[in-house]
Amino acid sequence: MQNWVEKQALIAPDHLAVTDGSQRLTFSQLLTDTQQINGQLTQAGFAPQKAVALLANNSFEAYRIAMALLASGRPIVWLNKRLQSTELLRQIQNSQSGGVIVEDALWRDDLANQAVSFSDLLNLPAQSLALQSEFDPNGTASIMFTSGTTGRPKGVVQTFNNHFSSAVSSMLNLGMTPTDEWLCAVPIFHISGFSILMRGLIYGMTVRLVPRFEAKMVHTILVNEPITTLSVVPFMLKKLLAQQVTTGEPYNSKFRVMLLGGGPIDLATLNQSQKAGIAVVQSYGMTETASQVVALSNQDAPAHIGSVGKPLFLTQIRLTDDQGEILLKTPALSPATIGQRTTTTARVMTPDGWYQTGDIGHFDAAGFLYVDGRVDDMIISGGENIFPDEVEAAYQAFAGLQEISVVGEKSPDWGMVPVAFIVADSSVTAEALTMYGRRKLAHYKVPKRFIKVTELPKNASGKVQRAKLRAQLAINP
Ligand code: S0N
Ligand code: AMP
Ligand code: MG
Ligand code: MG
Repeated sequence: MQNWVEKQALIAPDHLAVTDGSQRLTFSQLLTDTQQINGQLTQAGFAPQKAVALLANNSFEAYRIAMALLASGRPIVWLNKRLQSTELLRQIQNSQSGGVIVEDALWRDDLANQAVSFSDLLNLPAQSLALQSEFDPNGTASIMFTSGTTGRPKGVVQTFNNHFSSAVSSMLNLGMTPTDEWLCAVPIFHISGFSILMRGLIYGMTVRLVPRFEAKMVHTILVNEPITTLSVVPFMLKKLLAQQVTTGEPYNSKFRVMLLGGGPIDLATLNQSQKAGIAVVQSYGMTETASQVVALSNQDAPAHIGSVGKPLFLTQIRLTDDQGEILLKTPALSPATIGQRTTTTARVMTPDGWYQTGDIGHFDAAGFLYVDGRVDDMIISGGENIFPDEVEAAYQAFAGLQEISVVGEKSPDWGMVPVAFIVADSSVTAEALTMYGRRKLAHYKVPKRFIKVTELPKNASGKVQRAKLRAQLAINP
């Protein structure tokens, strides 16, 4: 494949590639800019072909640096800005990154010995350096960490082909107009956000960045700017609906679609969106598939509320006979997690080549898919995944704590939040547990409450029965 940045500079040189509302770059300016940043990356000691970790908001500079890494053949390791020190350092090391580039506003001293700030990088003397002229379709474009059912988060390799087939599939469903402009308010360190940057590059479409999601600001942009498309997780949809109710302002006349994904949504919110006249397209996807693989179409959305739609053109879905686990095949599927290029993937593939998602679903008679839950105990809070095993392991060494089991509890804002059942000495307080957890884990992973019990329910082999704890929460919240 010809380098996508060079290609768009040929196809659509004067089309706007990106804006944050004040700064702008056309595709031909983006080409010049990435060549220049390639020179700066080289001066800063980032070797060609070596992965580089990026810690960033959805800023204009982050977009520029990400595009330069991609176009110069350096895989991007996306770091979640909410992670704590040990979590970040582990991911940087696991991915064998040749260094870290940190947005000035997110600078942290624990990374200082291997990091360069955005401004230090971009202030190096400008020296244009030729980009990599071709992308290897099976080469690594990006790496994103997402949690497996057990153990620590794993780095998911996303190839150029993965991103390309994902972008094409998405467009075959949503369609495209020459004036499309996609507002990116979901984090670019998640595939929800990075896939927007990839679509921009592949479609030749304008990406509008906002540094971070803030409901009032995003609402104002949707009202006043020619935005056609926005990606949201359920939390964001709820906050934006509240803005609509308060202000009564309709979105700009070009607005086409709100792409919703990342976690389960309640029918009341979908109904409310319909009443407000917002075209919400439900979708289902994951880091491992480079974004949505199932989505409703614009036409089907109103009549199939609650469904995530039909598998996109390049995706096949099948359900297991016993529990209805969602299995899939798609060219967007990541070939590997880092460090274990084949073995880890093999464990999550059926012998006949279907990827086991860990999600449970069913089809209705018309072939629309509904996502019903998980085969494991994963919790999704505001679009962030939490694995109870990881949280429990973080508390292993807490003095006076004998046992801990973490389960999800419904939350009106976040969808679900983690809560912990503990067996502990009387000296152990919830405050101390909270403070301890917040030093070791991203704050969204820290249990919102700690419920003291005399013992945890266990099966014959001694494994804690989280289902019983969840049932207990439901009866006695
Ligand atoms: C919802 C967000 C924006 C909330 O964050 P906000 O308001 O910016 O938080 P802060 O102001 O920084 O902090 C306030 C307090 O809130 C805590 N907090 C922040 N986030 C969470 C959270 N998720 N859960 C619980 N608490 C949270 C902070 O810690 C802080 O508290 P203190 O001070 O105590 O620390 C933010 O969470 C967010 O951006 N969420 C979205 C993440 C996301 O995009 N997930 C999707 C992942 N999945 C995929 O990408 C695959 C599906 C997919 O591709 C897709 C998904 C959606 C749409 C389209 C697609 C697609 O297919 O293209
Ligand atoms: P991640 O690995 O962070 O990308 O999260 C992907 C997971 O989010 C999926 O495996 C599902 O469990 C969940 N998910 C994504 N979209 C939906 C949806 N529309 N409904 C329910 N769960 C979803
Ligand atoms: Mg995942
Ligand atoms: Mg906030």
